[in-house]
Amino acid sequence: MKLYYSPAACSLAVHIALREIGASFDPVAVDLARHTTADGGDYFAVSPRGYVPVLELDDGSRHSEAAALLQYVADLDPDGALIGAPRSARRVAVVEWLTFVSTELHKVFSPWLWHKETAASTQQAAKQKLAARFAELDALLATRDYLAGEYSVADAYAFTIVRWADYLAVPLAPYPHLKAYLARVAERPAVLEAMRVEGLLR
Ligand SMILES: N[C@@H](CCC(=O)N[C@@H](CS)C(=O)NCC(=O)O)C(=O)O
Repeated sequence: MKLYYSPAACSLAVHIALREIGASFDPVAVDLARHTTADGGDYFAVSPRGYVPVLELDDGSRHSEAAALLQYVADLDPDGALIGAPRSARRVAVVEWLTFVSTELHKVFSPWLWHKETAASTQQAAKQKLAARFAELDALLATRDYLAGEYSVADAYAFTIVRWADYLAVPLAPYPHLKAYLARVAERPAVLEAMRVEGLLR
């Protein structure tokens, strides 16, 4: 497999999941400003939307959408520990949180906050929505260590997206349980290794 990623982008979640299950894969860095791969190739030839993550399987097929890729990777592990068995309550909880992160966090940060040309009023509305979602997560994480009880691919995704708050000056100080959760996830060996490879460790 090949993972097309850009450092600290949403692709970090899939990168973490691949390392969590001990998958064999080649990480391929993408320059998202130029939409080129490290060898200068046109990234739009890989991903017509120009987005990371893209996972290329050993049969040559390419797939996108972080939430879908996270489910796929979690299912590669025979134990399915990062997602739960089909039709189980754990499974629906993990998919529920993946969808929440995708639609309520990821796509509120991006594009509204990453793109500097976004109007100030739109940025403010995005920050207000994130504040409400962070408060909800903070209350939940006061009662449990991970979103779906045990650690799952939803946590790899939430960790990846919520940590953007640091880059975008969205304050996390009002959410101590959410901050402690980020620190907890950050200690995992797979997370540390993915971050090291992406050049994110200071
Ligand atoms: N719907 C896609 C969105 C992926 C996405 O927004 N990727 C961003 C990085 S986090 C990207 O590649 N942006 C490049 C661009 O906008 O040109 C998913 O959930 O995977």
